[in-house]
Amino acid sequence: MKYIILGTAGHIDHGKSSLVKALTGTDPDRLKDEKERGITLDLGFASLDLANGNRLGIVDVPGHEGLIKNMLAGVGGMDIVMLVIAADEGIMPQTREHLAICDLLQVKKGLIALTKMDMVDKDWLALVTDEVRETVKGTFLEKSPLIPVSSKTGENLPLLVQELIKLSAEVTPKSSNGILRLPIDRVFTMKGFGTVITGTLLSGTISVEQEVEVLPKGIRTKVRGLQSHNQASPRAIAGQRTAVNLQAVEKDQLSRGDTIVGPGFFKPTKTLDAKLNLLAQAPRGLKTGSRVRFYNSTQEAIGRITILGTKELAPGEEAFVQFRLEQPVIIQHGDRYILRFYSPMETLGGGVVLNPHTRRHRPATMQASLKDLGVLEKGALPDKLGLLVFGNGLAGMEEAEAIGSIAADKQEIVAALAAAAQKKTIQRIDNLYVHATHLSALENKISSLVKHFHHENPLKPGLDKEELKGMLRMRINQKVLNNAIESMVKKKQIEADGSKLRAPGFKPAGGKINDEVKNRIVEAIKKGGTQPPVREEFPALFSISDKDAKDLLRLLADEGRTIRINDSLHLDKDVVETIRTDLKKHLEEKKEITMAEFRDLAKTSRKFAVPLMEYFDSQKLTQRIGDKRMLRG
Ligand SMILES: Nc1nc2c(ncn2[C@@H]2O[C@H](COP(=O)(O)OP(=O)(O)OP(=O)(O)O)[C@@H](O)[C@H]2O)c(=O)[nH]1
Ligand SMILES: [Mg+2]
Repeated sequence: MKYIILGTAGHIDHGKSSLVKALTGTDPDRLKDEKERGITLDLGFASLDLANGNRLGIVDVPGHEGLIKNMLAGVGGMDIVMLVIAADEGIMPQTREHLAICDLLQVKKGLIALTKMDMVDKDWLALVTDEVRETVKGTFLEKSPLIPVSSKTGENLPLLVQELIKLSAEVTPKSSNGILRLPIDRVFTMKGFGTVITGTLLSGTISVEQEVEVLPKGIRTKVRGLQSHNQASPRAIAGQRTAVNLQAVEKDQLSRGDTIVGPGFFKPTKTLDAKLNLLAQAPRGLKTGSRVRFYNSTQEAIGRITILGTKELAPGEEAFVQFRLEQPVIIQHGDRYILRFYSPMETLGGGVVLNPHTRRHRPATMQASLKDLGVLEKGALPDKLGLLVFGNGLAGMEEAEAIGSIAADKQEIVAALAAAAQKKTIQRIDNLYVHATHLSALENKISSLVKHFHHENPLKPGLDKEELKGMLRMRINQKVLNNAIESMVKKKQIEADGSKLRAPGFKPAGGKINDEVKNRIVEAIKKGGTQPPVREEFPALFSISDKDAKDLLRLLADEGRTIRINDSLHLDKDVVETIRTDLKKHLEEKKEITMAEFRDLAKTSRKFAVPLMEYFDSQKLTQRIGDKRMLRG
């Protein structure tokens, strides 16, 4: 059995709801106001089982020109559109507008019902038929069946159903292999159940007990119960009209426009790139900066448009555009959308979303951006994914995010990622995908930063990884950085010693002159015994800079040739050992030592005695009790 969504479209009062009722027995006008006023205000629903086993979920839309917003909320999931035209009135403004909307959304199939045939004679019917055929030329309905019917007398209804059976057989149903995506069109409370939402399951499946996320609000919850086509069911699949009872969510927390999704795949977005086609019949063109309304499935967002590569677009023209929206939307590459002017609310056009998470395109690189958008529009899936991964830079893209960014089956996306990795366009690092261009730029950058560091700090052993990360000044995933370093080490482009990176073969303070200075310093410290020259004296003693004195002393301590007591004081190894032995002996005999006693024992000055004593504290030989030291227990 295929689950297919059939929707109505057409001008007000042309008989859409009457036809749904005549076909299904269900009056889609469910609101009190609708019944009293005889017009449809909001979406209505019914279902019809066809003789070939396929089940139609029916969405009935309002025809009123002021209610296009509600019509748009219903049209998103339609597989087949039934354009309803009253035979007595013929083509009217919303006949054209609804037709244009369905055409822009690329609804797969359709048919035309010429209703109220009981009200006109044969000649009139023939004229109206001609007019309709003329109007649908060049649209998705050009070759569709056209059936005159009467909901009043029932004439030709069986014929209409026959056509629906044929169309349903031709429709490729929505894919249950995608990720769960269920745009909410209604929210209500049911006694004994709590909050229930309804919507058309656009892709994937949903099951009782399943964890779900409501976006963009970011509510995590669980499915308590499910109904599809008014029957309780443990699971619903793509293409079904679905009612979901959600756990622990209040009715007021949810509204039309929210989307129920599988957790972890979608990130709400406010900036997106798209292809836009302005309708030839659009009442105005668009300029960059215009305020517009963006519609996709049940979502509406207000925002501004930037027309890329040009500043203005006239009716009938097309371009790549960027939307900056004021409200976040849940959207994928490949989603169709409708665009209306902010005020007055006129339908201007629509198109397809190309990059759901984009950034501002700079004029200097506009040609490259336009070329990329061309690939996102018409390229092969691995190339499209390559571009989306590229956009994430060195932060990388997780597989789940890649799956969530494109409206295609999961397996297809996973296979395309593998294909792009095979071609080495992108690289997989743990659970992340990163574009190869960014990785090679990163390696070049690391190389030059390390070289520059050596140049500036010839006495330091190398550039610390943490310091390098800071110098890169970009959003970078730690795994990506580690991977780049590892790969460079493997290729012998750099050497790593602990956390320090250096150019291959680099030795700090190598070279004859430095070695000589180092030896002289070691010598001077040794000769100084317990009262050696301190760092501050080195520049004058050895004709070196302050910084070199610091770096050289660090280096000598690292090499184990001297012992670093503090920034200023460095001692010979043997000297420290002698003091340590004497101190230990003293403490074992006398249990304690004062600072003055220690100064005499170490044969040094008060100035050095304090840091030296603290050094032994830090070495955990001694501990301070009051103003004395004891052995540490
Ligand atoms: N004689 C006749 N009247 C019809 C037929 N179909 C609908 N009507 C009448 O036309 C009026 C409008 O019908 P609806 O079905 O409410 O029209 P609609 O297209 O749903 O209108 P909106 O939803 O408000 O856009 C009602 O009074 C119906 O009784 C038909 O086949 N023959
Ligand atoms: Mg109606």
